[in-house]
Amino acid sequence: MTTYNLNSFGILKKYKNFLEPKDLPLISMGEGNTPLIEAPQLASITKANVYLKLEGCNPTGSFKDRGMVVAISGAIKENKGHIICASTGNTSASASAYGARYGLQTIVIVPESNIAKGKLSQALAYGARVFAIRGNFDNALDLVKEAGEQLNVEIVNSINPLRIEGQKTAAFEIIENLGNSPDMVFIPVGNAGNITSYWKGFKEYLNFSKSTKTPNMMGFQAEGSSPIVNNKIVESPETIATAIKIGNPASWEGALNAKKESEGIIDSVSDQDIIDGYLFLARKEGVFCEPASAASVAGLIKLSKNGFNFSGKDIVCVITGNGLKDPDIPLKYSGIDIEVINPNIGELNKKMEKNEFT
Ligand code: AN7
Repeated sequence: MTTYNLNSFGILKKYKNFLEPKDLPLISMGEGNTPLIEAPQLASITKANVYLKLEGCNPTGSFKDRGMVVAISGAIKENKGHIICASTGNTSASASAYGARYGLQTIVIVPESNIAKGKLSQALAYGARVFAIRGNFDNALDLVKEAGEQLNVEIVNSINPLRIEGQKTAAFEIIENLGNSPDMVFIPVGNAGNITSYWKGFKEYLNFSKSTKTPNMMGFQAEGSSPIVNNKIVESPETIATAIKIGNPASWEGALNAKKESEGIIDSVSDQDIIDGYLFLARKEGVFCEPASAASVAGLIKLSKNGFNFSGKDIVCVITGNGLKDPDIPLKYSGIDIEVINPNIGELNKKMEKNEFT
């Protein structure tokens, strides 16, 4: 038999000894091993060493694939035929992809409005059954919990502990890349599964890596959807960052625990901060992410403006999802008008004379 040198081993194989339970089928479509890149412009405004963890480079374009591959492996092991999730979009895209690949019927429950186009397109392309409910994400998750109790389906939301297991591997990779834990991790918070996972990962890897410390976990919600910051469920959450438009996070306790143990914070950023961070990332660092992902960077910029001293610190901002997920945002917020011209060099030259290109 020919042995090919495929580089799609995924997190289940790589971190086999660090994931519970240990006897899961080692499926993969190449999730994890995402780039950690320098962010020189953010470094220059904060005086810190800033790195971006590009989770949009996962197979379906978001960090969800790390947890999903483990949850799906669990569903295969348990001989489940159906998986179900509530989603603001990325979880449904990821579940649908793995469901398709491993022959599980995927049922997706999304809020009727506000699912970004890219994410919905993915669920449709992968062939999921999509139900749009008259309600928001929190209502969708309540329905999924009921379905989990009454129907023979496996829930693949982050209330499934295997999701949290898988997502902690991003912390392992950061430690491997930097040779130690960073001083701080900035991360967007919606359902708070990811901040819970990262914190678990940083703690667990202390004993198995060169890591000598754990970072402060710096979580950021969107101002109009900030139940954890305000210690109160938000009945009608609002934000341009639809991925984190969540009023009653499933891992609320996990986020509070991460904040407390890591001596971090859970704060919020306005939609304007999010758009500013989003455009800064795209235009200064060349990184195109979705609005929710920019909440991490918006949080860093906000604290820096407020006089927080980051000098000399190693800081990682988690960029959770790819910009192509939500293609309507640049069309609305880029501030650029597309100019229609004739295919004529004279006309092009004339246009160029008028702006900074010349
Ligand atoms: C790009 O897909 O909740 O705090 O249903 O898609 O772990 O919820 C997505 C969440 C951040 C927040 N960035 O992570 C879903 C969903 C992006 C996201 C979050 C989400 P959690």
